Amino acid sequence: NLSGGNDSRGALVVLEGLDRCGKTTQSSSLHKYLEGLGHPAELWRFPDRTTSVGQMISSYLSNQSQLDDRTIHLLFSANRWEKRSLMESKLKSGTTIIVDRYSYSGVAFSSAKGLDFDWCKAPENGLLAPDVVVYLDIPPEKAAERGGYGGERYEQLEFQMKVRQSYQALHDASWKIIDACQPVKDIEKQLQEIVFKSIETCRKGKSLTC
Ligand code: T5A
Ligand code: NA
Repeated sequence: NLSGGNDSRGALVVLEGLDRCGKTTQSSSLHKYLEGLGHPAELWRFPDRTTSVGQMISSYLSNQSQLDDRTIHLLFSANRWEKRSLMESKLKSGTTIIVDRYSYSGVAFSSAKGLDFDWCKAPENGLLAPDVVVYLDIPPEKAAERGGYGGERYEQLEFQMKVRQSYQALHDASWKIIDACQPVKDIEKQLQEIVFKSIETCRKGKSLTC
């Protein structure tokens, strides 16, 4: 039973993966699943294109503006920092937050351009630590076959291959890896199980960390 009502905190659930791996599809069905259980949940995504920082990022991604690699990296990070306090208060009030991309995207994509790994990680220090990171694993060639591919700056096969390598260098044993080439329904089931357990752990008193 994950319905609201006690004073435990919500879980911070992060979905990661290459462009077109299915994060948006899965995060929205996960959100519906949690709502169906009566568990308070919100769906967030980074970049959050609604803020003024987010609009600069969006313009860069759609090739309407040019920015130095380090500048755009710091804007992606700033876009997470500007939501940090809201994130913390929501989690503390018992709401689970499903986040479509987080710090790992920041590090994986920028380091794939050749920027130093530790330099990329530094501005993420102090953001809230996820309770679970789910990586939707897809070969870059398969992702490229999916609808709408190629519209934004990073949606290039060669670049996505480098991003995949960066994710491999970044992940640790705590990450949950799901084969993103499976049918949507199968992925949904596996994701639900992982997130259910994570929410239960938070409700048993696991503390929020940075
Ligand atoms: N970025 C992001 C950084 O460089 N630094 C950062 O700090 C951050 C946060 C924008 C870009 O910014 C970069 C990474 C990105 O390049 P974004 O807006 O999240 O990030 O862009 P995408 O990851 O490309 O998001 P998309 O919405 O385009 O892809 P999704 O969400 O992974 O995939 P989804 O669910 O939209 O599905 C894509 C297609 O595949 C189909 C869907 O119907 C859709 O057509 N599909 C499946 N087909 C077959 N089998 C399945 N299981 C399927 N699941 C979905
Ligand atoms: Na995209």
